[in-house]
Amino acid sequence: MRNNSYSAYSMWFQPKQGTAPAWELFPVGDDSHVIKAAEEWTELLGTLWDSKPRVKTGRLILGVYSDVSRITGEDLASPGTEGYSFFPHGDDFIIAGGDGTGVLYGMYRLILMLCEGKSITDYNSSPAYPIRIINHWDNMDGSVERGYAGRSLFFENEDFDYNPSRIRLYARFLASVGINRICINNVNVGKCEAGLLEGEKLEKLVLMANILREYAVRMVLAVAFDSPIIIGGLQSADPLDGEVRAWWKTHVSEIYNKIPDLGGFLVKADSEFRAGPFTYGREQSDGANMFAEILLPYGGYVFWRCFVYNCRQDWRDVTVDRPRAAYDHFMPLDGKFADNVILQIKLGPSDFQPREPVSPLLGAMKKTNQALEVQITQEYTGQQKDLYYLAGQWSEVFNFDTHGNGRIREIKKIVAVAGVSNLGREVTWTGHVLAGANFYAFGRLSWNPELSAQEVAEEWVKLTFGNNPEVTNNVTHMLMCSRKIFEKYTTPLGLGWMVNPGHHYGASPEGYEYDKWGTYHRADLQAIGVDRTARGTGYTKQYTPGAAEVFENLDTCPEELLLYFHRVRYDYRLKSGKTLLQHIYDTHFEGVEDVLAMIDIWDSLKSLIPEEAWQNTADKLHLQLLNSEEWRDVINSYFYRKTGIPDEKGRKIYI
Ligand code: GCV
Repeated sequence: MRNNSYSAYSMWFQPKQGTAPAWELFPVGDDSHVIKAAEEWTELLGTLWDSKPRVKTGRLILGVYSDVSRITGEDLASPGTEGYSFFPHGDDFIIAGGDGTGVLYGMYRLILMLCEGKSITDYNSSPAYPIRIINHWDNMDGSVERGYAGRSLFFENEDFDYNPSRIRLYARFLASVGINRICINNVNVGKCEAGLLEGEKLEKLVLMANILREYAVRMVLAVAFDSPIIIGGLQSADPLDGEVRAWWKTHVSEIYNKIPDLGGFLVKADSEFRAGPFTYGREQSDGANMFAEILLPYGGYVFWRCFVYNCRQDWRDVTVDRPRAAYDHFMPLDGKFADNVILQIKLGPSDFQPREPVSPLLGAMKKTNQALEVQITQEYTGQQKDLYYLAGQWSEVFNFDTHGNGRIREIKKIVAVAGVSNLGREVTWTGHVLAGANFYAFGRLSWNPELSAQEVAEEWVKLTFGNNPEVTNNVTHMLMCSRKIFEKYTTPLGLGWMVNPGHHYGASPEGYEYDKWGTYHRADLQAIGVDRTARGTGYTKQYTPGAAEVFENLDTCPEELLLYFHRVRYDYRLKSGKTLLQHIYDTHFEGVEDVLAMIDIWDSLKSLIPEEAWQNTADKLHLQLLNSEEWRDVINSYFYRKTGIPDEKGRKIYI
């Protein structure tokens, strides 16, 4: 008997009931990814389904569309690079890819649809973005910056923790949801990681890249801007210095010699104590273009992060407003970046807060390639102790109407989506079993941003817990409500940052208030929030006029973002008729009630979910309850002590 319980390393490839599909496998052509697709089909069928088919029904023909056309005698249209179509053909079933990678993706989609219990008819798909990349913030000592799922999948003790079978399992997850790039090391590149460009470390990188390539995943390397100093012994890292350029050229040539399909470099420069072009009085474009020029002959890209801001601000200075920084630095440079530069822009102007507006820089630059960066790891959104399904936030970004440049998902200059990984070496991969939904959703939405958060949640729940409507409905409901619930008991109305400094878990209303990070709410006895309108810091003016108008105006500003854009009095009446302060009290009491309700739902599913998975989530929900109670009491007391205004309903507030 195969073990049907919750098993390690299977975020969504879970054992299935019933009989395996009965086709006879028939790969055509010699493309390595077609061959891989056939191998994967065989292996997954063998591990996911217990019972073997009794009667053969026909062939499963896998191949690039031109090869498949030869077999069927019909001229198939190309599904495009990485795209695929599958359909029945007489007794046979065909998966035709635009290329070998498309065949691999089509095979995974077919198998996942079968696992979901979907009826299989004609289906075709191609990716919305050519680059769909995971960024690991993994350090070579084995730690993971903002990681909540254990040690690094790749590193330990300043070296590789080289585990080919783990990498294969991981690569399968990536490819099965269409992720085609991965950066395995942290954007904060230390001395040890800077050494990945050379010697023995580079040799081990090559081994990893070789495995990933089998699954059509290309490696990208995060490099330190000042590597020529750190490991090269040069005096400078000035991008216009001939010696510096020569140093990079030699290293790029060596690395491409060994990893010819390297996707390029990811660079965090002039950000949070990292060196960058500003260090040498140069422009961001000078730095990015230096890498671009050197990478160009190899087809490489430079992913240049726009998280450039002053992290040594004086809280007394109200003229500096951190959310303006990315746009102020990069917008004037539009047109100056080489074609193989991709500016990587965080989804919001702050830093992955539970709620923030879409970055005005996204799509604003008409002449520059851009990547949307999202955080799958839950730094500010519950750290994989609290439940927070992120797909709703991402979907909102993709569908944001820029009022001039179209919806974000329609902007052609956005060519990539990058997600900061939430994975680690814990048996569940994500620490919190339900956080697997976030990783899955990243893949699905970066392939097709038109999918809704709800349908992706349902897919994942069915894949993970089987096709029982009671489980599907309840767990999907929990995922879909999780964002609102988290927002209720944490910072109100888009304010953000009321977290404990450093580790960023738990409530601390003034933790960052008198600090240097530019993250202030400036609460006093009457009001709270920063006025970011044209009368205030002028941040709203970075949006296109239509969008700016919506945010500018108290009446039209989406209420969940009210305190992001406006300074508001506690007695201001919200659309509900409640005062701002009463809303804060109410939502904080409700948030805890909502967590209790989730616990009840989860308890009711105990007999329907494999024991270990059920227990994992039950334990996390109880941690979430403690966290929500702490937030409720800290935040309510904070506002009561500031204002002296009691809760209208007389509930317990600690004075
Ligand atoms: C990798 C935030 C996080 C840092 C992270 C940084 C970034 O500030 O707290 O841990 O560093 O963002 O995105 O570069």
